Amino acid sequence: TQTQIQPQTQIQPQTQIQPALPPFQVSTNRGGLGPGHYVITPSNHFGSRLPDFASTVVKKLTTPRNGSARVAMYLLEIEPGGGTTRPTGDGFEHFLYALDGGLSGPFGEDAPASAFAFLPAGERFEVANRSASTARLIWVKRRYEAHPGVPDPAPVTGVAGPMTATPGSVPGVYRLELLPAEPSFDFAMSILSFDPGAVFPKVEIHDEEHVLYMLEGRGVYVLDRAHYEVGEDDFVYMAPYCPQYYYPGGLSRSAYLLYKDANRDGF
Ligand code: UGY
Ligand code: MN
Repeated sequence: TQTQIQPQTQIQPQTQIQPALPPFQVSTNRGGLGPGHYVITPSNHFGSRLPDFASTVVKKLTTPRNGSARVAMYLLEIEPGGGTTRPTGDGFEHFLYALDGGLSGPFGEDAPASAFAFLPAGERFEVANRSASTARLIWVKRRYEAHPGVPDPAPVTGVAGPMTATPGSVPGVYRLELLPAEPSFDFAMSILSFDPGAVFPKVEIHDEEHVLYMLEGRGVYVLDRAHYEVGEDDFVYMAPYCPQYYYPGGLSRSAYLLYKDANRDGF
C-alpha cells in the first residue's frame, strides 16, 4: 500500500518584501567544523561521481565516514540525459527529494520541485533527467533498524505543498511532516519554516541525529558555541547531543529540510 501525504492547514502566502538581501559572496567561507557539527556551503562543495549514475555530479554532504553519522545525504546534480544506469540502492532505505522540477523517478514522471519518495529497505530506484536543464535531487540513505513486533514501513510518495502548522508550534514556526508518524519508520523527514523574527523555542540538546538542507531564506545557526550564517543550499550536520538553535533572519520566510532518526532507543 502507498501512503499519499496531503498538506492540511494552509498558511497565507507571505507578501514579498523588496528589495531582497544580496546573495552571500561565493568567496566568503561560511562553512566550518566544530564539536558535533559541520556546515557545508555551495562554495565548499567538491564534486564526486557514483558508479550507478551517468552525467551526474554527486556532492556527498555527509556519510558515515564523518565518524558519527548513521545516515548519508547526497546532493545529486543530474545533467540533461543523466541519471541511474541501473536500479540502485541495494540493502538501504531511501528518501528522495527533488529540489528542481523535471526529474522522473519513484515520485513520478517529470515531477515538480519538492516531489519526494520514501523507499523501504530492499527496494531499488531509478531516476532520470529527461528535461533540458540540470536538475538537483537530495538523496538520504540509511540502514533500516527493524524493531520486533513492528511492521516494516510502506513506500510513501508526495509533493511538499504549502506549509502546514503543527498544533502546539510557536507563532511563526511551521512544520510539515513528510512521513507518517508511525513506529514503523525509523526516521522522520520534515520541512521547518520560519517567518522572519520568529523565535525558536529553546536550545535543543537531544539524542537524535540531524542532517539539514536549507531550502530558502537565511538565518543564523548556533551549533555548540559557534554561530554560522546560513542560507539557501547550505547543509548542516548535527551529531547526537549537539546543542542547536536557529535564528530566522533575512527579510523573507526561511525553510529547511530536516532528517531526524526516530522511534528507536539509540542502542
Ligand atoms: O525536531 C527537531 O529536533 C528540530 N526542532 N531540530 C532542529 O530544527 N534543529
Ligand atoms: Mn533538533
